[in-house]
Amino acid sequence: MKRSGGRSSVFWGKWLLSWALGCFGGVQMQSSPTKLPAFLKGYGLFDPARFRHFHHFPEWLRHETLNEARAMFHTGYDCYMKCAFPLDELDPIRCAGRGPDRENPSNININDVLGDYALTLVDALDTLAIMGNASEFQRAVQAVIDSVDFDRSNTIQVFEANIRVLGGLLSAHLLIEHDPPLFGSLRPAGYSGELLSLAQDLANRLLPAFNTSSGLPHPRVNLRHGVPPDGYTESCTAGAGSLVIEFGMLSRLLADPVYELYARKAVHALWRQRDADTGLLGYVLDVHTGRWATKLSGLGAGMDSFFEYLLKAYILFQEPTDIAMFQEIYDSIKSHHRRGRNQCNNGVGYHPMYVNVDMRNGDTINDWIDSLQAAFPGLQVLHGDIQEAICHHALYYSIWKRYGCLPERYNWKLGAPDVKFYPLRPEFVESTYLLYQATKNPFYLHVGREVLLSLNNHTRTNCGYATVHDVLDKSLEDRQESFFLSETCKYLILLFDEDNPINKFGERFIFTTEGHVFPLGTKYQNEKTGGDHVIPTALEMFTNSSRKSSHINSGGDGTILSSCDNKGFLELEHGLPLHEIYLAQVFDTFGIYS
Ligand code: DMJ
Repeated sequence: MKRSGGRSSVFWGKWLLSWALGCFGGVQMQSSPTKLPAFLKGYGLFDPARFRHFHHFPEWLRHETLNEARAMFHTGYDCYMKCAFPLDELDPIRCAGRGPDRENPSNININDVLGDYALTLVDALDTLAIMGNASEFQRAVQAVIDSVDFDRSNTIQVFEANIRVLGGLLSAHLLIEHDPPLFGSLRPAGYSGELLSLAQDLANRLLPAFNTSSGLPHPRVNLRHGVPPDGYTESCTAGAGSLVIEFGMLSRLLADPVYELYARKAVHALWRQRDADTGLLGYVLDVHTGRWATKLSGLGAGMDSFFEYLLKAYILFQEPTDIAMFQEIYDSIKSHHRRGRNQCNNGVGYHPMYVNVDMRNGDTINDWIDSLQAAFPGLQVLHGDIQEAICHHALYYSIWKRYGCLPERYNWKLGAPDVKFYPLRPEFVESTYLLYQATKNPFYLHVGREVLLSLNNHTRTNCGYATVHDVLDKSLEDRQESFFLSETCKYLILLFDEDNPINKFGERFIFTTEGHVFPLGTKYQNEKTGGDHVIPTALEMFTNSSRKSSHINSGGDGTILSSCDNKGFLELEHGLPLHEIYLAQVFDTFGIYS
């Protein structure tokens, strides 16, 4: 180790970085020091060679990683078809299938999601299409048509059935009907809209949930008998308010507004319950009274897709109230959830982090952030707040590197997981993919490769991929959730498949919260704003707003930055997505040195 006047370069490196980032006190912060998480104190050695490998990702490695990602999907899919279909999920350790837990009806961890409807296959259909495997897609669609019947006495969660099953059916139907065909001939012989009919049948069985005076849906319904008389009446915000993409698309395909009207009524009922001072929503509320059961406001589990669907509903349907609501709630989130230095890639202070707060006043309410919040940077990309997305993602990348996956909850005060399982969730790789599409920075290909390697190292079994029970000792649980094939594998494949039609024409598609691809187009848009009106596409939205948005152009203190600050972002295009000093800060916080 080199010495400098008796001090090691490590010492001076740490000192310099700490000084530069303002961690020795006396530095102006956006938030009061009492709100700052201790773990975000930056320190460490700044070594310019440290991140050099991120600057380039060779083409041969991109091809190799794409093949590995496709192989990952095939392992999980083939094993499901061999050992589990027509049951809902694959148990990848005992190589068997799993359906609802009939012995224990209160096992909502299983019964909310599994409904005897070949869940994994329905959820995986559009990934097969996107992979260009038209013949297997056709076979799979036929298998769904032949085997799925919703007339069963299973009590499932409305939200889960909507995003995984209704969304899966609609997406596959839309891809079959897409003109021109993008993935070869997807239409099975004699197909005449059976997937759409199944979707309608399922939606009709979900509608009884909306039979409340508030318009907020019950969280669960029995597919045959409607709302269980003894069922819970509390719902999370995401559960009640994230139905509009699937229900809206169904309404437009069937020319029957009823589904969309119910979904929108629920969104507006939630919207009315936001706090008058902060503009924030809570996490769980009673569907009859609209009263909040907890004052927690967060960006992860229980709330995430509510925000996501405001923005995506606007992109898909061009209804102005959706973007107005999203803009308003996004401003509240930036004002009340965000801690750390004012700008992601400039100035001094702690690495930015979005914490859970009390919806009434924005006070930090607990010490953890969760794994589902890792999707939020992807939403920030779609909104054009790319600098924020970069920093938000870098925080989750550091946690991923530390454990080789994401703990369900990470306690930033203790610097340790609070809830230790990782069920193969997609959120982090989803953001990685969207950031790569926005920046084309090879950094994100390295991130994706790390994700793929650690999934193969830690979660692969003889018959598929298993849930990590404990991120510390990497012990496994016998469950491969359906979103592993519909999202985690899909986003990994798309990340490395530059020439995929979804990437080439990315501005023509949107992903649902379950990763299902829905095409954009004037025929799905609000008549008032659709028709000949030229709409900004998803990609245009974020490129435009990276030029215009007050978010990307404003410091957290409300100061408008000069155009040079955006230029700074563009200059970084071929280096790291954020300055090395900031990446070093967040890595060092988690004890990561490469
Ligand atoms: C998926 O079903 C969806 O991504 C949903 O939005 C959140 N939960 C899982 C993945 O973690």
